[in-house]
Amino acid sequence: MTTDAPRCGFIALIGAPNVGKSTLVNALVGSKVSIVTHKVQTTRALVRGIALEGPAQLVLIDTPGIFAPRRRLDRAMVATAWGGAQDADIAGVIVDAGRGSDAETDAIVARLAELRGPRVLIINKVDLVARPSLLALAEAVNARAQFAATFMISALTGDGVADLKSWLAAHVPPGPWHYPADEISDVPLRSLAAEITREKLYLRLHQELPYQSTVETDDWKQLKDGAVRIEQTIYVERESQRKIVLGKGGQTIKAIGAEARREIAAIVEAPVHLFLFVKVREGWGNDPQRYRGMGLEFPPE
Ligand SMILES: Nc1nc2c(ncn2[C@@H]2O[C@H](COP(=O)(O)OP(=O)(O)OP(=O)(O)O)[C@@H](O)[C@H]2O)c(=O)[nH]1
Ligand SMILES: [Mg+2]
Repeated sequence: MTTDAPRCGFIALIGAPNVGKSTLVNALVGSKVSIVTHKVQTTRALVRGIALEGPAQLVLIDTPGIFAPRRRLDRAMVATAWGGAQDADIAGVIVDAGRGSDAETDAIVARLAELRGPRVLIINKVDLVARPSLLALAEAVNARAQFAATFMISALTGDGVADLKSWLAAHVPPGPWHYPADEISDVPLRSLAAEITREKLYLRLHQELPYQSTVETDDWKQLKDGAVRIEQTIYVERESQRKIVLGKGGQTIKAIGAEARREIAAIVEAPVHLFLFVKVREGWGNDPQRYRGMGLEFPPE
């Protein structure tokens, strides 16, 4: 039981695609609330993960990677990421230690003055590089923007994550908690379930296909025997893509469904019957309704 006054704040994690933002949110929360893949542009909308540290509640905002957007969906994702950072009390800027400060990170660092709260520099994936190059990287990024602190971590191994968490807990503003103590995410279960299926899709499919698909949960029923029956639709842009998602004799979709079902069942702690449908929706990347489904604003242009 702590007698300290409560603290609570929003911390946005921003950075180039694939630097490990979602992995870090999951590590801080201690549970998977945001999907992770080896591919860029995995996260599409804001995901809030909630972590507790002593008297502090940390609301971690996982954002889509920030990069030079081309398609409409890309623009929506990048705008969402900056919007999330602007609303936060603290911004954590994540840099991939292996990649160093590339053009994408430079562009983010150059815009940091627009954010109101303090910024922390988080150099991630330190398990991949030697220490001297880390110090040089930290110095180079610190020379270009003002950071309240610099952390060197591995979101994957957990190295340095506890130090970062204590620092964040000490620096969020005093005030009551925004969420109940047992809440770990603001993502509704049906959205998380759709995200998990999208993760499995990303892991199995290659090149442009993952980026031209999206997943929605259409139906979620609690059955009398305690099991959950879930229907989801995978939308793709073209018939040729639908065939690839199905695979020979339906093998690919079957494998995706089996992996997703297992993970969703572990989260809901009940048997899951997952039914996946694949539909062609030409130009869904320009359909406002699909954006609402993803939790994104539809950009006008
Ligand atoms: N070696 C190593 N790999 C990591 C670390 N953190 C994340 N990764 C890997 O980096 C890849 C990208 O991780 P994500 O968490 O999806 O990255 P992200 O920044 O959320 O990516 P987007 O959502 O696409 O912007 C995955 O393959 C992770 O397993 C780390 O500390 N060390
Ligand atoms: Mg992500």
